Amino acid sequence: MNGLSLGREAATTCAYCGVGCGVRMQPQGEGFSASGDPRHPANSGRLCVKGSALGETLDLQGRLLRPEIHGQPVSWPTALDAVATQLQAIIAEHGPQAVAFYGSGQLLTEDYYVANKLMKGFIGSGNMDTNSRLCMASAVVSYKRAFGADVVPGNYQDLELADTVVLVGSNTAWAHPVLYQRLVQAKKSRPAMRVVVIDPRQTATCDIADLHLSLQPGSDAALFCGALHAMAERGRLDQDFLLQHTEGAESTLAAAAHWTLARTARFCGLSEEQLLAFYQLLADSPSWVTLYSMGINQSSSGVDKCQAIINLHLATGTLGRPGCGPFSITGQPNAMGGREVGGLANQLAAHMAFGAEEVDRVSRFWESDNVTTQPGLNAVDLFAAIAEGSVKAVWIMGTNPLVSLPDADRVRHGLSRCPLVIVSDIMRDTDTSRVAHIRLPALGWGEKNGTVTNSERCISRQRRFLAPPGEARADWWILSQVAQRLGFGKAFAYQHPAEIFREHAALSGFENQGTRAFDISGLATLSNAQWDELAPCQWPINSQHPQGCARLFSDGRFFHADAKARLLPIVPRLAVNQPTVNYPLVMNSGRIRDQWHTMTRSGKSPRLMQHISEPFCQYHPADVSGVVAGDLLRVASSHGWLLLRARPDSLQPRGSVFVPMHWNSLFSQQARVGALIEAHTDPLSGQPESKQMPVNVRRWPAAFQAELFIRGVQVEPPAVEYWSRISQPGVAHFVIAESKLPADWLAWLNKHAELSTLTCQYADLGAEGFHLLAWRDGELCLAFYAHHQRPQPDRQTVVAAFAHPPATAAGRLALLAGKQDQGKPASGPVICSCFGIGEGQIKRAMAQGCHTVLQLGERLKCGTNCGSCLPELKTLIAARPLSCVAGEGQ
Ligand SMILES: Nc1nc2c(c(=O)[nH]1)N[C@H]1C(S)=C(S)[C@@H](COP(=O)(O)OP(=O)(O)OC[C@H]3O[C@@H](n4cnc5c(=O)[nH]c(N)nc54)[C@H](O)[C@@H]3O)O[C@H]1N2
Ligand SMILES: Nc1nc2c(c(=O)[nH]1)N[C@H]1C(S)=C(S)[C@@H](COP(=O)(O)OP(=O)(O)OC[C@H]3O[C@@H](n4cnc5c(=O)[nH]c(N)nc54)[C@H](O)[C@@H]3O)O[C@H]1N2
Ligand code: SF4
Ligand SMILES: [Mo]
Repeated sequence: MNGLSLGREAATTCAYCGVGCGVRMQPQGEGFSASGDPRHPANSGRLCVKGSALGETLDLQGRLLRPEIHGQPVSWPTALDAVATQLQAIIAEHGPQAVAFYGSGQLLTEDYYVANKLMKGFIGSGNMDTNSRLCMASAVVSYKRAFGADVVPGNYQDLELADTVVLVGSNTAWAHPVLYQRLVQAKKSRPAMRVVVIDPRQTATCDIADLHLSLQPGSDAALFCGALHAMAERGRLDQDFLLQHTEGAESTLAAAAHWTLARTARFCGLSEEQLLAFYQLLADSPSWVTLYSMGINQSSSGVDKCQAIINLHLATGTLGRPGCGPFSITGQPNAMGGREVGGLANQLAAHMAFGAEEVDRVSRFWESDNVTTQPGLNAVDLFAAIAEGSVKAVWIMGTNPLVSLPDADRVRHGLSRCPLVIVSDIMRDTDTSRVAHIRLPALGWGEKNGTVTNSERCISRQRRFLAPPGEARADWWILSQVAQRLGFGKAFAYQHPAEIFREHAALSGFENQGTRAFDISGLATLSNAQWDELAPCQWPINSQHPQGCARLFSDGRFFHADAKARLLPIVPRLAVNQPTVNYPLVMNSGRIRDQWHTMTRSGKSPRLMQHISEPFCQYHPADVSGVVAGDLLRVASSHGWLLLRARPDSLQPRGSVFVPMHWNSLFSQQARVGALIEAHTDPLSGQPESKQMPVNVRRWPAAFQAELFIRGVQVEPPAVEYWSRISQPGVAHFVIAESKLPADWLAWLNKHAELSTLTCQYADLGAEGFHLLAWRDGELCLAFYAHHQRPQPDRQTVVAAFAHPPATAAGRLALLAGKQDQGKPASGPVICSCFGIGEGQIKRAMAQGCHTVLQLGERLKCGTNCGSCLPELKTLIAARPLSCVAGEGQ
């Protein structure tokens, strides 16, 4: 670690997912080690593998440490002046609608508040949107439509208390691992509890499922309409609740009545028996929670899908009491904080929109006569407006849209012609920063100070334990400095993030009187020291709930003017793009266990890269002919194509493939899945349909494949047709492939790496391939293994040889062969990332008599820390084909 430690322990909140676990960072040696905070209500001491690897990603490798204009380092005053004068010039000539901010659920609440206030309150444009548009915009709109407010009614405990937990479009085991572990524990201590997983794929989450419904992609709304009709038929509706506390029941039930058992089964591609099992389970459950995420939200009809779920809870009165409710789980650490400040372009601030009264109220509070009266452009429309030229300046903070937006090549093309692109990031080189005119170095996790809100409305502190590196500055500071230069000094004179938090809390309570759900006025008078010490607390926090509030709507009162919730009739719709003759397979995209988004942080950790180290396409073997594991695939849609590792899996549903969302231009040649996805959005939420895109899949004819290891980490990838980078300690490691065999291996290698000053030792295997080791003064500088099929050098051995070269000639020969010395068996791809236990070791332990997960844990320790690998261990034990599981084919 090169980050400058402040030398003390810190209680903070995890940088990653919306579970929002409390983390204790303890100084250890030169760095820090992470452990779960036993006092934090989200995790009570647990951590998942990403959380426990937080200490490994604090180094400054690749960080942006000085402001830059056109790639040249400049001072802060120069950079800030440039941002302000260039924004001002564009506003003067084209008006405030020609500029935009694009933020992120990974900004702290204080940063987010300042960005939103500057754009919507002072520049006077609604063009402040966020990556949450790609994530839970549909959930937000549906909560507002149904409840009159963007409120997650329940909390994590409800998952533990429920008779039944229905997980829809959510791979909780991999994406919200600690919450999943809580569920596993709850089910263990209360075996009568039932878990249903609704996902076309059989994911690791299915490990605890009593029922898995592998429905037709995109058909969820019909399933929930069918369930509503079934509950009506079974007399399971809560008529009193419907009558007293809701509107719209009649028309909603009439619409649902079309969804008979037979029709629903056909539409969803499920059997009637499966549906009956699901309906009966719900009918028999006095309480249930439906937890949903991207399989529901990322859809051109996501708002209606969320509403279909909410309708069912309202109609059955399973809401506002323990163990009940529709629970949209947030993805990013501060997605909820973004919703609170109004980070989406259709929100103004603090749960207020653009009604005349709301604009007036916010104007008075901010003391500005320039507050925008209109919503701005949402993410997809914003980048379309940039491409078409009407938006001429964009400031992107804490997100990497060139990777994460749909139609990502068009976004790149548009941004590369935009007159002013400003990027605030912690990393110097990202797909997005490559097209930036001005780069601003932000403080990262551990260096910055503020608050985040998790999925259950719990506000926690992120505390700093590292000194600011280089000239990096907090996002709120950067924004405030620009605001001052734009002439708004008085409103942005912040000296400390606690001042911003107090203002945000005060605005939430300003003329609220119970009309707005988000009210943290109880925190508006915290001193700086109290803010610093703030213990996790759930909003609302006000005079009515001074200690916070675990569960809303217990009184059946909602936030519409008549205090009633709304049921709405739903007409289920499938994805806009359906398979065609040319593009016969539906591509689904999402997360893997050990990577975070576009990998700027998690991609640094060799440990996290060992689970799955290359971008892949998972498919059913019967859907793609002439391909074997280890081949490369060309996956194409009408919008673009990718080169990915083939991952056949007989559990992948026929007719569909799965591609991870993480890989980008820094980690692979051609793997940005966003480039394949057409930007169809939900008409109400603007959220794009990232889960269903028709593609075709073909074998990519590699003449050879190779693994290339080069000493050093800042090594550019070779200019070859396929490469993918695997993070290793001190070594640049590339998996590569070309469609033409070189006539002369040495000449070919010389073109891609400087060999002339090195001592080379090689093995020409003729038609089989070519191996080479290059040495300088006894130090290994390069290792290369090429085969006509995928080579399989023992990666751990090769990487270790860069630090400790083999001492004997036999050892060097073994290394040249890509094998361990003395024939030690390879450990294989890592399954347990916490203890680095490979598939090979696990299989050997099984052969030696370990037949249960417990025995494996006792022998190897695997699965005994965060538990994220337990589903895979069980899969290995059951000797089923590995579903959605690692396995690099090594
Ligand atoms: N390891 C890891 N964890 C993360 C993140 C990460 O990058 N890495 N990111 C965080 C963020 S921001 C988010 S938003 C969350 C997302 O968390 P999740 O929503 O759990 O993650 P995804 O993998 O995107 O998608 C979930 C599931 O939706 C399924 N699905 C696809 N189409 C359909 C459909 O039509 N119907 C149904 N019912 N299911 C479908 C997919 O097969 C997939 O298994 O994860 C958070 N946690
Ligand atoms: N195909 C497909 N596309 C998807 C999805 C999918 O499932 N499928 N999921 C969507 C979802 S749910 C999400 S949330 C998005 C996520 O997509 P992005 O938001 O684009 O992904 P990240 O990699 O998290 O980008 C965060 C950036 O902020 C930088 N950063 C980190 N900390 C800080 C900080 O403190 N300050 C600043 N200024 N910068 C910082 C990081 O280095 C990184 O460049 O992707 C969406 N795109
Ligand atoms: S579950 Fe989420 S918040 Fe908790 S440690 Fe893992 S990544 Fe961090
Ligand atoms: Mo997300």
